[in-house]
Amino acid sequence: FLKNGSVVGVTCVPFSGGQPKGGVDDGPVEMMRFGILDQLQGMGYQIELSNSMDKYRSMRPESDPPIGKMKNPRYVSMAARRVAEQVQEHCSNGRMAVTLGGDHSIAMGTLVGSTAVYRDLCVIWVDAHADVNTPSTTDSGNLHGCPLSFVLGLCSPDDHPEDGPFGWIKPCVSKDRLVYIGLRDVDAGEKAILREHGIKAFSMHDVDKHGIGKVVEMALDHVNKDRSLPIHMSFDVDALDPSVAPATGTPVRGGLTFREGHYICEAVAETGCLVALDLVEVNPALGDPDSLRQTVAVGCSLVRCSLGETLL
Ligand code: NNH
Ligand code: MN
Ligand code: MN
Ligand code: MN
Repeated sequence: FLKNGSVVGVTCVPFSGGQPKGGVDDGPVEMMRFGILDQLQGMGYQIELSNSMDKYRSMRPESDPPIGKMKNPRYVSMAARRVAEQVQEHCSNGRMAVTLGGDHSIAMGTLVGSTAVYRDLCVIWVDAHADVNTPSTTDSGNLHGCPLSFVLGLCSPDDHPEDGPFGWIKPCVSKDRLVYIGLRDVDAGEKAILREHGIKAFSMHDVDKHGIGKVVEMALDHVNKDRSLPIHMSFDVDALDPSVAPATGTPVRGGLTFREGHYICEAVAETGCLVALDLVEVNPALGDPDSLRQTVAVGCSLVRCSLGETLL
């Protein structure tokens, strides 16, 4: 899997504007402190680190009133736009783009960036949630629950006007190149969207029914039959069971086990097709020091496995 000396382009996104809980902006710095870069270097990768740590905090506009139900729309848009540039830069230089969040709204940016280079890529979204609310269907107004509706082009023109803050996001992910694993808390409006557009999703029910091996095989068959297309995996740590990853903003019981989460990463690594990886929603401010350490450790471990650590 590992081409010796291959370059990993790491983008740290200390950003929490897509949801209300502070602390998720410290996810990247904690993963760095835990040694993720040394660990990847130890695996034989070269690291190219985007200079981004301080930029995101200072980006918050002075005034950012809601637009409809959307909270912090301008701030989310500016951050995601910067992420898009950094990820695109990594991808266009042939680096594997690894983005450490931050909340999941930043995936609007990672996907715009990766698809600008790999137009035919497929997306594996590992999450307890579907993150496909539109600005109309969202109940919370939190944009971390909405990134996919923007990149899939599912927003109405009223929700997503050309001259609005998200006007720069054009549809870039096709509905049949997206697959979910791990869902168990999907809003009614999101269920309607998944059904209407025939978007493939493997929920925890499917994981119980078929086992993770079969689910990942079916997921890959759906989006990448010949295992020849580039893959962007967006991994929300809340896909894991809260007993495995407690320090996250919206934990939901009944999630992936430690091994199931890692199995997904290993199976994706095994395809040799991974070009972009997001690891998001690690929130070091939530829970005791033990939960924090455990969650940061598992986040780093998922990243390493996605880059082939455990393959023989
Ligand atoms: N569906 C809810 C919303 O849109 C929750 C989203 N929360 C997440 N998504 N953590 O991954 O607000
Ligand atoms: Mn998410
Ligand atoms: Mn989630
Ligand atoms: Mn919900």
